[in-house]
Amino acid sequence: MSQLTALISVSDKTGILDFAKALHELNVRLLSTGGTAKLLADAGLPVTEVAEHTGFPEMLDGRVKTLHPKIHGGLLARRDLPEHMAAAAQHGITMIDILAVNLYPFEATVAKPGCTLEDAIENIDIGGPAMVRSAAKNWKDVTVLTDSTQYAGVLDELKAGGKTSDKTRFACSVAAFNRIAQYDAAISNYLSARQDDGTLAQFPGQMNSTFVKVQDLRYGENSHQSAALYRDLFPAPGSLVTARQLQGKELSYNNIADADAAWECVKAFDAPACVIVKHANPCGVAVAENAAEAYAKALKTDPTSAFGGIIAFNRTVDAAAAQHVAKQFVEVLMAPAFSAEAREIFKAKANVRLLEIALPAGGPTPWEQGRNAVDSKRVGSGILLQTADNHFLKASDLKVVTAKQPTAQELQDLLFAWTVAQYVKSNAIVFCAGGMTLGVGAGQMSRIDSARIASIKAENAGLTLKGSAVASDAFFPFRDGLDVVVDAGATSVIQPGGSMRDDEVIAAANERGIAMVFSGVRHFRH
Ligand code: 93A
Repeated sequence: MSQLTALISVSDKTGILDFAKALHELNVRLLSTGGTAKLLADAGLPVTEVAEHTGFPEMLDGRVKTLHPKIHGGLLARRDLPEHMAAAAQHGITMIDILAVNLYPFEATVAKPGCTLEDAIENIDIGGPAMVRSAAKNWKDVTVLTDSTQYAGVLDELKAGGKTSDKTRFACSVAAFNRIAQYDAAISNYLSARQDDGTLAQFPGQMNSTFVKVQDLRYGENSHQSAALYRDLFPAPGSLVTARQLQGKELSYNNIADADAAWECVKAFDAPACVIVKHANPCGVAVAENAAEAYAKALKTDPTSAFGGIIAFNRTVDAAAAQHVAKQFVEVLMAPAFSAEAREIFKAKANVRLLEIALPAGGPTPWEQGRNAVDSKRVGSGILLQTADNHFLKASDLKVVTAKQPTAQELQDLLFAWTVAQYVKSNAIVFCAGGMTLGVGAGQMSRIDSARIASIKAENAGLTLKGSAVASDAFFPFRDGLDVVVDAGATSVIQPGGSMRDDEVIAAANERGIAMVFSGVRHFRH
């Protein structure tokens, strides 16, 4: 068999020396670019520099190294077409059979704090992706390697049969195009979000669409749907996808969706908090002195729904909390940490999925808060984008609209109820008191029905709504919804305000002798 040629041009030199040595031992001729060629030559390998091969020097600070017909002709020529072979021979183009390339580290460069627009631009690789595309297009004849994890498998095939299989070359081609798509998306996202002086542009910029696959899932929302989890190339620290699974069964699609809902909600509290989620809605939320107490309170809201729930804590799960939780059937449990005793307790419950997720360090941007800056939703063949609902209300933002002022305790309960309502599907009505939910009405088409459901649930759980605070995620369009929550026992209400009939609703609140505050913001969640 005629001698094979490999072109090696890598920024990340991991594993490349061993790979090149093994190729050399297999009698493969080595071609390489400046830095890579030097590394191989220093290790005593016979290597031809691309500049020598093309008869054209690397130039413009390396911007032009491999952009030459002798390289692209060698990668693109079809070995099965005599015309191609004749043209190549006529122009002194020799075939390149193996291409190992990894690109200038654009993603890592822009992830560094203080990266300038200039740094980013210099790290846009042109020649590398061009070669990768040429080789990947011509996969029937060329093996293209874009990741060091592929080296060993290809060497095995070369050793065994002197060539790679069609299956491997095709898989390598797909991987190569995926890599290029990801690389271009990273560049496009970075630049789209900026102005020409390198500063960040205001939204709407481009959606951060650089996703990498984390894992395939057994199935999607239902067993006839297939599914996989992807994460942002640079996930926000403290977001669900940065979780470490300590034990338990594989996470399902629904587990992940519910875990995200619980984790996003629990992160919104400073005090020790517990959130129990079922079907993407909180069915019990509480704050307390510690994790165990928070769980005990949260469970009281709706113990029936909490069965098989997804539970999140914003504090370490210690032995006391673990003992409480372990009495129930739990699907997923999340916390910033689990004590050694807690781990021991859950060892006996091998199916429970324990997820350890660091709380975000905090800072002014959503990313630093472990939150998404942008939300997306598929609509037919389109996608809706919006800045995420990252509005967090302060007591000073509230406007009391009734004659009666809320007491300090009511104010605290109102803010708590409002925070929970933000994470409940609309129409959301949330009754609370003493730092716990008493009744949650979620996802109804009519606000009045959500109010009724919330009070029925409180009654079912044996909880009284007398003196409770209630949050409505959007305004009451008429007084009837307000009457329902007051009839149920609420003495204070928080809602955005802004209805055409605010006057009617305020008059009703005054007539019923309750305190009502306007938040000035709405928290629809669909
Ligand atoms: O500046 S480039 O876009 N121009 C090129 O012609 C070119 N050819 C290969 N960058 C180019 N490369 C890249 O150089 C490769 O993708 C690889 O990342 C890097 C390897 O350079 P060296 O071997 O000098 O370390």
